[in-house]
Amino acid sequence: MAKEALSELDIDLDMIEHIEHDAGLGNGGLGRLAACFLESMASLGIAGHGCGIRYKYGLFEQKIINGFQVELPDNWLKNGNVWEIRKSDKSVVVKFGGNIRIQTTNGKDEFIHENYEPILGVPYDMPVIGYKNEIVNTLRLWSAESEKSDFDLSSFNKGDYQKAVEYKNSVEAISQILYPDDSSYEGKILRLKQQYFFVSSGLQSIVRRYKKKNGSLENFAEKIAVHINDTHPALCVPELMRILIDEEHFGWDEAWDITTNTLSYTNHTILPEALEKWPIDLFKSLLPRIYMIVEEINERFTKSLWDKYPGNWDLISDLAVISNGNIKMVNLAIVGSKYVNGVAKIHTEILKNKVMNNFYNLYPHKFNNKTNGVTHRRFLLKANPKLSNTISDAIGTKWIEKPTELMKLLKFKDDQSFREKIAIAKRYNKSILTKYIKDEYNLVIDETSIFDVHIKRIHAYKRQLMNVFHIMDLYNRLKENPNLDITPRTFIFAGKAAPGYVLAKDIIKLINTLAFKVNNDKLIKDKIKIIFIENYNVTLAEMLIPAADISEQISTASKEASGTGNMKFMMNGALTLGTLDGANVEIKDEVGYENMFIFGLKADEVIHYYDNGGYNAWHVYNHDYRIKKILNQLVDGFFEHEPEEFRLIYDSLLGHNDEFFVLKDFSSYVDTQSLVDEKYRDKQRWNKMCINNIAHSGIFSSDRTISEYAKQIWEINDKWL
Ligand code: OAK
Repeated sequence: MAKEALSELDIDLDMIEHIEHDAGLGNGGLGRLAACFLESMASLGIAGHGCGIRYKYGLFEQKIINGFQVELPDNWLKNGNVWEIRKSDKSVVVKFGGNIRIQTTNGKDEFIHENYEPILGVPYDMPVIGYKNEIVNTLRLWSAESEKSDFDLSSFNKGDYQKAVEYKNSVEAISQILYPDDSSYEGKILRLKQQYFFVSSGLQSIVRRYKKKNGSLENFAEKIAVHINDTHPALCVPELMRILIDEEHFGWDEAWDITTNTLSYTNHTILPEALEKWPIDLFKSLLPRIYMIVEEINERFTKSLWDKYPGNWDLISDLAVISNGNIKMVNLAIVGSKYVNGVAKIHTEILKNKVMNNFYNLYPHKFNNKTNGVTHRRFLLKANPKLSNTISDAIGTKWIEKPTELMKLLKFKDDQSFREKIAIAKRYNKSILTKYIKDEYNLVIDETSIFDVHIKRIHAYKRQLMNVFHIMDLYNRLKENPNLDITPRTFIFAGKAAPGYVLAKDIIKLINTLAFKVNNDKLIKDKIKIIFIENYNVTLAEMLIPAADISEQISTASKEASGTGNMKFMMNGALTLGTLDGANVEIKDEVGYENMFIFGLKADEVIHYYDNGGYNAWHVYNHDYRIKKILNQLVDGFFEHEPEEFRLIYDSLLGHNDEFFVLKDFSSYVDTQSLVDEKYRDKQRWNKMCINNIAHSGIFSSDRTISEYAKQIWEINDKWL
């Protein structure tokens, strides 16, 4: 309808869509998952709303200059944002700093927060629209503003105008910029301010609305569920306690009962560098009242531990919320939550049996798994209209609302004409990408080659390096024998590196340096091409994923909590080349080994090496001539200029014993890549594998994930029906 109306005005809706900026308000998988969940909640008719920060600058824009990543600010609000509505009347005050005065009246302590700095949280609401169901939920993003207006600032402080402006800037800094580190954490005070700011704003607005609707907080925990999406909002635990005790005058026990029946927590990574802990001193001076509450939570909790495990200091200190001068946010989230979950089967098992084993023994009933999902309405229906139409022509359109209907495609897996239609859709999507690469990078790629796609944040554990080493090996083989019979391949990379993550930035530079060398080498007769597409974001993902033949999901087993790109590729008919890590395991359970390419160490083997040693990277270097050659090429001038440019990469593998087992898994990866090459030659069989993948992908819709959260965690049946 909108399309028709606009066309009467000679305006092309698709063009407008392209002008619109992505809202880059997250770093990677964690944030994108939340966006998929919001879409599914609206489409399933669940009253679920999002809460976050209205960053003025989202995730940086990535430019590649001379092969290097350069970061530019993402000024996404520059031309306004038509989807947001500012709701000044719903603003809240968030208190930082100051001191707490305890006043005892009639034997009851009251906690009076004095001399604090008040920050105004102003909500901007964005609609989250359900699929053809007339349901609109809300993503509420909070912006930090000074309580004083611009006018007040300048007139009140005439003598000190500059100070007034500085003050205003320091307040607004809270919602100025998204920290660009994915899965790694730095204890910056501004980050703690951001966390408390959006937690406090969000909870205040939830409680206020509940009271307005219901007159009191009766049945709050039965009607409201608040989800802690990784530990970034773990301050929900003490903040809800603060609101209930200080503002609503509940006693501790009652407040604790409400809190621990309202909150649940999802863990999204086991990487130790991502686990947040805040130094007591910093925390206490920024959030004095919240610190008092955390201290009391910790005291009561450790007392109960002492009763259960008398004398077991090590265990108690591991479980304690505060230890060694730090507040451990994972511990706070687990203690204050009704349920705790991981995001894929293997991830949850690792949480239960290793990372959170002591908590699991204490609270086995709290732990459960919720395997991630993605919205198939964005990543299949919208991103891949060609394939979607082919699917709907075969099985109707029910799959859009009930994605397990995709199973009906299995009927057609041996149907020659359907296989051909699937192949036509893929070819079409590949031709769009081919044109994009020609237009943007002036690189000609072979549309009929295997499109081998590796797109995600650049991180050592995601092993973009192993992919690069395979290409270097292939190139070395082609140089030795230019007539080597290989299926032509286009290796496509995209992804951002955290600005401070030097190794990841070196990997980007290596990919681009190799691309330059290989793409310009006439001797290899265009059999391989490499392209790094800059500024990976959702818009690009929507073009790249439908065009992929191979989905690279090659993290070191045990390290990728789930992955969600793997699911997006699968539903678009790409075949997974991956380790048994994260949700790759469940993909394997769905389609079987015969419809994907699995290789490498298993999670338990990796963990065994970490725990017991026994891996020696030098050994692989000395015994695999391919590895020796590749690693030497990193530092011997093979890439002509700057022979020392890739020394850090070399050292990470040999000097630091290859933490992510790149060299260890190399051989099995190369063998599996050869299998891919061979299997791709039999087009009929390949297309059948694609159909199998698409048909089995329904379970990876976030509709399934959200239904599970709704029933088993938020207990929505009891609460809403
Ligand atoms: C980022 C920062 C801190 C903690 C976790 C993350 C994160 O992005 N984790 C990712 O979450 C995704 C959604 O659950 C998973 O699919 C990814 O495997 C995981 O790395």
